[in-house]
Amino acid sequence: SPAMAAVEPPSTVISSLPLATVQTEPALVSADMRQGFDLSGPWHYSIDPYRAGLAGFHGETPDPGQRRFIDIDVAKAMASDNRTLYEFNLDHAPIAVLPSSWLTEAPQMRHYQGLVWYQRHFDAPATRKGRIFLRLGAANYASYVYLNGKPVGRHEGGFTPFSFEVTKLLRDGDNQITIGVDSVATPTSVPPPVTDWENYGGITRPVRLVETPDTFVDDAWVRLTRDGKLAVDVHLNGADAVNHPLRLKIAALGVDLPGTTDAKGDWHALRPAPAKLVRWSPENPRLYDVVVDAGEDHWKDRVGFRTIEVRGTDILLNGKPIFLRGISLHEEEIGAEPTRAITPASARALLSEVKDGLHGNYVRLAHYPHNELMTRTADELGLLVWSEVPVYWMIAWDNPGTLATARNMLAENILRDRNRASIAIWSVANETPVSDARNSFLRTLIADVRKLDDTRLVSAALLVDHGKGPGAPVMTLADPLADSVDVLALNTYNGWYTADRLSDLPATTWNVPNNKPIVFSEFGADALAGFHKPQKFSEDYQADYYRATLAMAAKMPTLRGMSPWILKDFRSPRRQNPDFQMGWNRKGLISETGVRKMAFYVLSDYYLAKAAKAK
Ligand code: GCB
Repeated sequence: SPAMAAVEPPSTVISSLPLATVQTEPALVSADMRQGFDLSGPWHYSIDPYRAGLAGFHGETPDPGQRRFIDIDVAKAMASDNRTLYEFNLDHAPIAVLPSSWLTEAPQMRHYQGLVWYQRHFDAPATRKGRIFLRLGAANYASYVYLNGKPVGRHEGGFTPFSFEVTKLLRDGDNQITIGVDSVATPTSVPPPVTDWENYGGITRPVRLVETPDTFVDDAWVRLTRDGKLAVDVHLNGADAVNHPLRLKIAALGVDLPGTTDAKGDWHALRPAPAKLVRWSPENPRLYDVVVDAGEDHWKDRVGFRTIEVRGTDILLNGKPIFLRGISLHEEEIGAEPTRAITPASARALLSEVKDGLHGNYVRLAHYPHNELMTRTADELGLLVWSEVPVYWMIAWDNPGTLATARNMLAENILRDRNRASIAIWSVANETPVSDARNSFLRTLIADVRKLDDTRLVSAALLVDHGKGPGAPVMTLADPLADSVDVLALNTYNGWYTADRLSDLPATTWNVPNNKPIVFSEFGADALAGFHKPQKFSEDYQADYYRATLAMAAKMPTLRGMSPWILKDFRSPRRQNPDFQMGWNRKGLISETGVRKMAFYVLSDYYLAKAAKAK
């Protein structure tokens, strides 16, 4: 069942903290556009490496005096009886400013992986009415949430939002919120322990109290269908959700559609799109203000309308073939101490490097759902997006809890971002080894995508077998998943991880299906910014590698785009080469401090020429 987590904490804690999933909690779609109360800012924090706050020394429910937060009953007992033992007081612990990963909080936290408790106080909003939800944009990896010492719930997965209703738990005046976040990946988590990126533990996205009326629009999905219709699905949550009147309004298009929800609180509409609708595209990223009025609730979002589909070996945007001029990126800011605390300005800075610097029209947001600011900014700047879940390398394919976790995070990601015109491709995995268990795991995810969103493309970044011919390499895709995806996405590193001569790359033979569009989801080579020599790890070699790979790409008749690896150098604990890497994957076209390498200009010139040809 989906209410199962891959990482199971001690059973006593499970029974008091319900697991938040898309089945159990409201989706609060477009919550970032709603009224609320931001709990970002200073929080106290305390490490708990032995997880004593989750279980006592024999695995039992921890004694109230051992909890990591002041349980209000303990506080009362202490006030009246000085024999009460209370070992911890988070209110006296050091301070972290959230959202951010704890890795950059203090030098001694740099390599801490484990459980950390966060706590702060806040005054309840004075004029409370309706309902209040606590929403976390993301906390990596497992979260345990308490309000005023009372259990609220838990969540698994480090990159998707989750919410709990706290209307009844809130007190007038002072409130105390406590959140334990455990960053440790296990063989059954998603992603598993071994990845090629830093595991940024902590609360890395905003924590907010979101206010809604008693009955509110929990989900609204507004889009253009491939046959040019305006389609709307609305779901109301609350006591009056059934047979409830509502109105969809898009003022700039003169749309004002009345409706009434059905017995499930749902409303669906399908209409010819207004003639004056201007379609969203990278060249003209037109967004419209959309409102759903339902009683006291006024749901709003800014939505672009476009179609994306595959016809034969072409990818069509608004009916016209497009070449995806992309780059991959991790969710990190420019700077020597990235901490995954994306702001509107840093999202814009990162994506502007793609749009203006590289002349791109596409980004692969690797390898997990990025901050919602990233997809909103992609909508505004005009960049198509590949959105991915961290089903990466060696997942516990046979574990039903792992599958449930992956399905839930995929659903959380799609529900969060279905209204983003920028999203073109949902990806379900990266570089996973073929086996029966893996194939059926990924086919389940692909079926989920198609059920949740039939307006976009599905893919997964696949590995290609490398064979050495007499000269040039022979690349063979032997992955049965090729049949199930819309776009064949291939990762290739010939000339970097292999001893191929760069001059041989253009003559590479590709044994790949020729009935679908292909994109290079990755190719790349490490370079230390400022290092110039005719050898690997130099800017010169990286630039030559790009020239050779682009020459190879030019000979592939069904190649429809690429997202080379990667925009910026990023932290990876795997990468400890002392001369060049020092804890960083150096495949960036830009160093972590913002220095553009030679290869940046190779790709940027290539995309500029491609863009000119597309006109
Ligand atoms: C890959 C992975 C990516 C790595 C990259 C590399 O194929 O998908 O996560 O960072 O290669 O640098 O080796």
